[in-house]
Formats: sequence, structure tokens, C-alpha cells
Amino acid sequence: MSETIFDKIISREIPADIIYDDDLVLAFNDINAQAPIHFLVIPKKPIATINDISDDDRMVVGHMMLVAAKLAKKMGFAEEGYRTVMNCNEFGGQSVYHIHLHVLAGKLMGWPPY
Ligand code: IU
Repeated sequence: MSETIFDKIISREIPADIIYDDDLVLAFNDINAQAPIHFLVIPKKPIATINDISDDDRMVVGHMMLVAAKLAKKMGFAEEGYRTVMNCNEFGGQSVYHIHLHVLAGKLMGWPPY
């Protein structure tokens, strides 16, 4: 798999506004926020799309969701509510081919999301 900008954020080759870091995942504020709060939770392991998640990745993918919920509680918007989104391939609107969980909060979201 070819390297993406997210690999460079993980290796600190390029800066990002990192809000959480552990052995498995990294979370940082989105540079083009679509809500008052908008950050991404990414695995340190490069996985291109949701379609490329393997059985071995269960732990890390579950951990991404758990970290999102923990950060929501810590940052104080868990009760108010928030949205998580993972885009896949062209029709899903994916632009960076390293899976990432969008966490959006701080405003009332519409549905459907387009
Ligand atoms: P998408 O689901 O692949 O479309 O989302 C990619 C997101 O990554 C998008 O919201 C960008 O604003 C965001 N992003 C970023 O936060 N930092 C970067 O250096 C780049 C993209 I490139």
C-alpha cells in the first residue's frame, strides 16, 4: 500500500493538532472542520479502506470507536451527542486512503447527511 499523508502525521514528518495518541491509534483535529468539533481517529497500521479490514484488525478497529467515545466524554460532548462517519471509496467520499473515523460534534446534525 502506498504511503498517505496520515502516515506522515503518525511519524510526525508533518504536523497535526494531535489530541490523543496510544500504541494503536492517533486522533487529531481535522484541518477542514465540518462542525465546531471535528477530529479523526486513525489506526497506526495503514489500512486503505473499510474493505481492507481483516479479522486481525478487529482489535484496532474496535479500539478506534472506543477512543472516539472516550474522547467524547473527556471533551464533554458525549451526552449532547455527536456523529461518527467512516467514508469508503469514491461514492463514500473517501479522499485519504488510510481509514479514519470522523467524529463531529457541537451542532445539530441533519439526516440524511447529504
Ligand atoms: P475523507 O473521509 O477521506 O474524505 O476525509 C479525509 C479528511 O482528512 C478530510 O476531512 C480532511 O479535511 C482531513 N485531512 C486532515 O485533517 N489533514 C490532512 O492533512 C489532510 C486531510 I490531506
